[in-house]
Amino acid sequence: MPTDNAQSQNSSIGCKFSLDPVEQILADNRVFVVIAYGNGPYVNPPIPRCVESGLVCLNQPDIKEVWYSDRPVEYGIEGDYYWARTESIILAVLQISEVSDIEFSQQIELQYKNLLEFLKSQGYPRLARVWNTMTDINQGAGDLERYKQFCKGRYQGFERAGYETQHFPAASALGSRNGKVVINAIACRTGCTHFENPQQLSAYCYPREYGPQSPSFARATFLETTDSGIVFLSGTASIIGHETQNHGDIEGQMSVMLDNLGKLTESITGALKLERQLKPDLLKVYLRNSDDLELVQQRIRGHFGSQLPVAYLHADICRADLLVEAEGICHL
Ligand code: 3EB
Repeated sequence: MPTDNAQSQNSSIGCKFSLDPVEQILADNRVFVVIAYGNGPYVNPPIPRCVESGLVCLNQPDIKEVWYSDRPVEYGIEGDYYWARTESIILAVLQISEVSDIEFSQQIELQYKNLLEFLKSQGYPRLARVWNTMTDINQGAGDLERYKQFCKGRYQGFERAGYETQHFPAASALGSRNGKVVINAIACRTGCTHFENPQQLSAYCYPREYGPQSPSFARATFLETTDSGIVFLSGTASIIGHETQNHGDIEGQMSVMLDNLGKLTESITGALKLERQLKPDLLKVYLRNSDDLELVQQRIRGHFGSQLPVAYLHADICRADLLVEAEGICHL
């Protein structure tokens, strides 16, 4: 809805799945970016505004994730970043190959610090949503596990950039198999609102047993826009308090994960005083074992109905004892 003070409001951002060819999707100048699953020939040669997620989609191999606005986006490449932006929102993609002679946590620290400085210099200092994928996420013992090293580097990158805990964004961290570290971020000029799950300990308060530095993310983030807003639900799994529930039991993990999504959306509904219970309009479900697809699909359909668009992606999950995790987008 146009208003006279449109300049002071955020343009919109939304997400949908599409089976159309990449070129056709990108013919629309309001598309920030297309994220292609699988190992398509998408980036060689590079197509501006198209990136590979590094994850394989189990239910619809050719599906693409499309991020769009209600107005034309500008886009470009600067250093290691692909970026696309409107006047109020930026989406940045960073794809890097690791180097062997620098500790993983130090590489992540530098990447996070640089990313935050890049976003700030562009005029978009506040993160709304971050997706992280890396290879061999569960490799390494104890504190040396790569996910724990990632958490250490991410935290130190936030700290060095002067970014405060209260502004930690919604996030996901998954294990991919394309040999790269990919960090995709959505950031805004004026700020967004972050939420926690009443039955989970905030991840940034996890105790020492989970690694030298607790994970830096919020359970959900609300970004207000001209067409009212979007809620990003972080990767949500079978964790109560800080403890994994139902080790090795996919059915049990599904129950706790669905309950966590319900508790989270219920508390956001209350906090934002929404008239209707917040529900995801799109889900991405990550499965450690592709054999669990049928069971997980049945539980998701049973819970949310068969109309909800869902991509089931094959990925390692950051805690080695988690079998499944889901993240959502809610358009208000
Ligand atoms: C958890 O709740 C499960 O490190 O960015 C979910 C979402 C998880 C994001 C992250 C980790 C992250 O702790 C794992």
